[in-house]
Parts: sequence; C-alpha cells; structure tokens
Amino acid sequence: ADGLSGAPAPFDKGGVKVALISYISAGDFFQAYQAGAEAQAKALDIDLRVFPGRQDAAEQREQILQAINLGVSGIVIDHGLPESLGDVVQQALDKGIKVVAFDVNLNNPKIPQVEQSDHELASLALEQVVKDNGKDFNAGYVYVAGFAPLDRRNEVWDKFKSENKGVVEKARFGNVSDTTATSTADQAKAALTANPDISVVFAPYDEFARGVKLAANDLGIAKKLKIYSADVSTADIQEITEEGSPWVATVATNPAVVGAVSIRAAALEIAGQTVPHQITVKPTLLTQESLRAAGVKTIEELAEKIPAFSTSDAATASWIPDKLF
Ligand code: SR1
Repeated sequence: ADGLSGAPAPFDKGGVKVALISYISAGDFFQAYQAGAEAQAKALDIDLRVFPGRQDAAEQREQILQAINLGVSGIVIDHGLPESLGDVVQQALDKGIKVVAFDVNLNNPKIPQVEQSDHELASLALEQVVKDNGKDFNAGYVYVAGFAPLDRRNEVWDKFKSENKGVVEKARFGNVSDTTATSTADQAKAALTANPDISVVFAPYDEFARGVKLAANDLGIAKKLKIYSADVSTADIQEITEEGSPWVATVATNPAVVGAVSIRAAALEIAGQTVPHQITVKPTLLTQESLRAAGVKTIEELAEKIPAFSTSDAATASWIPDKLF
C-alpha cells in the first residue's frame, strides 16, 4: 500500500481495510455495483474485502462478524433484511467501525443511507407508462416485499393506482433468488395466461423485466405487451433494443457509479469528514426509442453520452479520485 498523497489519515498511508457485504450477488446490477465499488476502492488504495451474497440473512450476519474480526475500518452493507442486521451492525459501530448502507434501511443516524431515489425512479417509469398507454389499462405488477428499493417503488405504484382508477392490477407476482429472471418467467407465464387482457407490466427490477419478457416471448404475446422496468446493463440494452422487444423503457443509474459512491461514503466517514445521512444517485429514463435512436449498445456507450452514467457528485472530496469509468 502506497497511500494517496494529499489525502487525510488513514488514506495517506493506504491499505485501509473495508468490507463490502452484499445480500445478493447474482445478476447484472449486483455484479456491476461490486465492480464499481472495487474500482473506487482501488483508486483510494483501499484493501477491499468482498463478501458474496447468497440471499442468506444468517450468512450475512456471520460475514459482518467476520469483517469485525478482520479489523476493518469500514463496512458497506449492500441490501439485506434490516431485522436480522441491527445487533451485529451495532457491534461494528461500538468498535468504531464506520458503516454505510445501500438499499437496506438500518435506521441509525450514524449510518449514511445510499439509494437511487426510488420514488423518482418509479415516477419516471409510470409517467412513461401513461405517455404510451393512457390511464385505462390492465396491468401486471412484479413485486417482492421486504427489499427497501422495491418497497419504495411500490409506494409510488400504490399511489399511482389510487389516483388512476382506470388502471387495474390484474396480477401480482415476483421472486427474488439466485434465479430471479427464470423463476419470475414461470410466474409471469401463469399470470399472463390467466389474464390475457394485461397490456402493461410494471416490473421495477431488471431481472423481473427479463423474466416477463421471456414469458411473453414463450407465449407469443410480445407484440401486445409493454414492459417497464428499473435498472440497466449491457445485456438489458440488447434485450430492450432488439427487434420486436416488449421491454419498452427502463429507469436506471449506472450501478457501478452507485458502488463507487458507497465506497466514497465509507472513505469519508473513516477520514472523519462530513457525509450526508441520505445519499442519492439519481436515475435516468431510457426508452427503447431513445436507445435505438442513439445507437447505444453498451453501458459504456451510455456513459459516454449521459454524464450521470460515468460519475456522480455524491460523496466526493478533492482528495478522492472519482473519474473511474
Ligand atoms: C431485490 S432489490 C433489486 C433492486 O436493488 C437495486 O436497487 C436495483 O435497482 C434493483 O432493482
């Protein structure tokens, strides 16, 4: 470890140990989030210990205890179930370890919360739904309760339905696992077969949208369905822009930027500098039409065209390198 010249202690010496503890590691979003965290850690000469997530609350608790024993200075907790984390997170804080939470509400004034402005994300997606479909349609909705970003998006969906009585939610389904897309596809097939009058599916997680698209293609109904999602990856761009795709819009950040912001927040905390309690990375609406028109094929090409996809001004400081992608 060489350290960063001009950085405050302990980053001037380098080799600061930070743990990234995820609840979910499978899927494009989480892989890109981790890659962004790793890139930012490298730029800060942080020794990042990555603990993979397997949707296992007991294992995530165990990993937090392991990180404490490793003598880390900071822990970034990426998703998880708040009820199973409170006491172990408190043990970390009691030892002077700085904790940052992404998309898991740890409800502690000492823990900065990173999120993607999920209310705005869902609102932008639903504005596009109305633009394309009006306010009278039958909908399918993909949701799993208990995940902070999905719960926040759900608040917007509930409000949208109560304000638009012509929008009828005919089916609700969803699954979060290490095979989210394929399990959701099985459920979507059953829901779409039972409700052939569904014309819009709100699927605010890209793995959900991928599952619904799979089902629509298998059932041969892609032409009469429109899917709206959250998140973007290179594979998603391909699926959205391909000929005849029912996936017509998504609202997204670059997850790598969110990963980088989470590490920067931890670094600022470790350096004793001010970090806002709520750290937000704002999402952008990406329609099938706009992606096709721009000829964008990868997330890197998106980052060249949309500044918010290459960096964020959240949790920055003059000593922190933030041009990573
Ligand atoms: C199971 S929660 C999945 C969501 O977490 C992140 O906020 C991503 O945007 C994804 O949609």
